[in-house]
Amino acid sequence: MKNIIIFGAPGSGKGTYSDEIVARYGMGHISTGDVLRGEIKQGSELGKIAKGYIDNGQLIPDELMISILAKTYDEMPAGKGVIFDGFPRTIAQAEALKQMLAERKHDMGVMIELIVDEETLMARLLNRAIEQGRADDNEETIKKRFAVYHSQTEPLAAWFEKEGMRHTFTWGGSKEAMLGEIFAFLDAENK
Ligand code: B4P
Repeated sequence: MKNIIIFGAPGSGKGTYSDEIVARYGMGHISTGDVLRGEIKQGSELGKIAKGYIDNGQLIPDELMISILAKTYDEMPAGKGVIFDGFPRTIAQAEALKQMLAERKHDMGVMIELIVDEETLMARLLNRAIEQGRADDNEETIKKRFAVYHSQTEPLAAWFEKEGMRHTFTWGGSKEAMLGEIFAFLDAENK
């Protein structure tokens, strides 16, 4: 299975669709958000640093994030492909990922971009706040996360376009329909 980078705004379904992709293709899964929340739960030094940024809707500094990613990647089972969920989020992270994979003679694979309107995103995240109580899912922090997404992460779409890796999927109101399109694309890619 090729590596997959799943990309989109907060609430676009990165985590949700990653779980479905992992269930179908049996590949490795790295969610940088989950890694950071795990560190916060354990009360580690990294978790203490990360909490300040996450609760404020900001990104964790690139250098720290890149070293966590490399360590997590090297712990994944070899040869199955990995889905990168929530990484990269800046151009510096994308360049670092490209270099890290090249050093290991691994391919970057394909990028899947989830395009969802902001009203739907806000409704999903406020709903998750009720269901899961995540500290960063409140209206004020969500607005900051959208702003950070537009200024630091969205420009990466053009970077992936240049690499010839970008494939977009637009929300039309049905999770199953979008998932069907993603599976059809991945089946064809991995023939
Ligand atoms: P993440 O954990 O990646 O949070 P997220 O952007 O909100 O995406 P997530 O995967 O959780 O949600 P999803 O879209 O699946 O990051 C959290 C924070 O960690 C960041 O703000 C940042 O501070 C830090 N961080 C993480 N990675 C970093 C990096 N690389 N560099 C720097 N900092 C980093 O779904 C959200 C909700 O929508 C869910 O409740 C889901 O059930 C619902 N949903 C999804 N798809 C749906 C659908 N089709 N229909 C209905 N509901 C749907």
